[in-house]
Amino acid sequence: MKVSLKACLPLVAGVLSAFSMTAVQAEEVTLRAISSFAPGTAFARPFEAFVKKVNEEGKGIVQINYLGGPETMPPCEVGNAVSNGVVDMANVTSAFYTTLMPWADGLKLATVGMEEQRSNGAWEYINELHNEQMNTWYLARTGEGVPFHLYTTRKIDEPNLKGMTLRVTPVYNAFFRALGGNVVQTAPGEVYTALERGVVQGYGWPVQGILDLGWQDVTDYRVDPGFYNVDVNILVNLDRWKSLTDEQRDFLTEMALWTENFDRTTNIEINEEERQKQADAGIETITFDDATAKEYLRIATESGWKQVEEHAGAEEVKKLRSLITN
Ligand code: 173
Repeated sequence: MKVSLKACLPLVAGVLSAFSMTAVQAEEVTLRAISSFAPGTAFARPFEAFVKKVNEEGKGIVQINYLGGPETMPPCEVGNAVSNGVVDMANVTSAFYTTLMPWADGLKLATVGMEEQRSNGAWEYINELHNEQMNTWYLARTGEGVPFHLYTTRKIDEPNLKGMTLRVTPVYNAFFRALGGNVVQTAPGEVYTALERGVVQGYGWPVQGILDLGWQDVTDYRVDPGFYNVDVNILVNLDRWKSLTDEQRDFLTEMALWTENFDRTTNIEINEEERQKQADAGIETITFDDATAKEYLRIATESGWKQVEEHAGAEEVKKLRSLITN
């Protein structure tokens, strides 16, 4: 059951080579893109809106050939694929590419929104690190304003996970351990079975997407408050990015800004709808009192930064933290 994000399945190269571009490049370029989230589900949707808009407005400039999601490539391979150019573009959360950039899951700790990150130098710095450490261009971040939650099959009265095993990714790893839980790391595709078989008694996931994945059938409680902020990023292979014309790059940047804005302004409403859908599906909410909630969030933030500090230089962490938190 334990599927380490560090030991992913080998790449399905045969499937993907069928999509390879020929060397001849027309004025209009087609970028091959992959998503680490299942098509049509919560964290594929902003990317799909981006693809649709690019393909509608980018005729004669740039088109995107959306190859699919985890059915095409394991989520934890997506970072490698965009880094080495097997695909040109990826919709992927940093938690799935920590093997390439171990500090990257620190992006979830941002309390500053993308609009400000684009104006205060944060985006430039994060982009620079993606360029240097992963050979990618940090085109856009979606998920702003979407918190993560702990979901369980057991009722808990306090933030104490002793005796429980929780499904994690690097997003929740340090936090759930700090609360006394045992953890097992899996890709999203393993969560349903792990719960069904009782291998785990809970998991981390954002407020959005539970019903898309059918997990309401194996989930009894959502613990409030939520913590952190989702980061699902649109990355472009850096060599491919450099091969584009200024017009093509400017167009994609414009589309990226549209996507970030569209995503930010719709998330508040979607979060609310999702909470309602969870309640309608029988998922009960466990809400801590104010003092407990405050301590819960303090532990989340402290353990989260500690995990980032273990993987990045002190100066890098200091700079990142000063740019993405207020
Ligand atoms: O798989 C996960 O729980 C995870 O890390 C994640 C990150 C961003 C959005 C959705 C899930």
